[in-house]
Amino acid sequence: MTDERAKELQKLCLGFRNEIVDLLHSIQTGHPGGSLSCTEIVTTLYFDKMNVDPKDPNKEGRDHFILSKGHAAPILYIVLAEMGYFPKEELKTLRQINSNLQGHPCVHKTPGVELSTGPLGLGLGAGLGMALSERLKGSDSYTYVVMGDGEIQEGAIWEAAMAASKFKADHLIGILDNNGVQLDGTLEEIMPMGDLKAKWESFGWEVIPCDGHDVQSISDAVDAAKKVTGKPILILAKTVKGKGVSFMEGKNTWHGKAISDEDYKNAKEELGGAF
Ligand SMILES: Cc1ncc(C[n+]2csc(CCOP(=O)(O)OP(=O)(O)O)c2C)c(N)n1
Ligand SMILES: [Mg+2]
Repeated sequence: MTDERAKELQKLCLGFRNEIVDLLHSIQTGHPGGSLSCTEIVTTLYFDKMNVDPKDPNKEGRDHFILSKGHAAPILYIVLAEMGYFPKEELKTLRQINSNLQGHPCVHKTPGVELSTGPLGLGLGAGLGMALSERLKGSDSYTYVVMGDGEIQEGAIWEAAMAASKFKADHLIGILDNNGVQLDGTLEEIMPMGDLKAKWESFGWEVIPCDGHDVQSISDAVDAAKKVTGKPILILAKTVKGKGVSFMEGKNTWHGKAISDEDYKNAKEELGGAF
């Protein structure tokens, strides 16, 4: 990625942070912390890395994206709308009954969503299935699965990790949003995960660390991941939950909480106002 493109995408991410805060304040519900945490990850994948076509969302041979930490739906919807999968106007309907934009991604409702998620722990196994299916078809497509670090306390993640290694799924790229915080506390308080790099490596994965708020670092990590053969890849992205809004940063209390008018005003001042 050129420096110029990286600057453009970082700016886009700032705009998306503003939109997350605007949207969640307007509907008085939703998950700010986890959405702000993976803003650069989702943006870099869609705008710089993935072979997808918003005009033909089911195109054969496309790359696949799974937001396994489905509660971060707001950033996924904002990115999909910006890409042109559906009109940006629709974002206002987030979390309303009968809306195409449910609180968690729904494959039957939202163009561009590849898997319904929300119950944590399911995305990696489904992503492995997609990656293997593409391999059987002779396609070179990649499947990307974004997971939360609290989410990977689910046993199903490690079953999928073992299977991916056994099947040498080198077109499966997991991205761990490693913010150190889950719903009800820090990982250290609730369920320490130890040395994540060593853990994934011991399951047969190649691990590539990166700065999860730096689009260049994420882009380089994906390029490096695509060079790996014979095993699945985990991009270990260091992030901050609630990134960009100081009073939300690193706070589990902002996992899923309505944004008050006062907090909204302060958040917008920090984010640089309207976009
Ligand atoms: C199986 C399951 N258990 C519990 C929940 C409730 N829940 C939603 S998000 C969350 C915490 C997730 O933390 P993490 O994966 O670290 O997400 P992030 O910090 O990126 O927001 C929990 C416990 C759920 N959605 N699914
Ligand atoms: Mg977390």
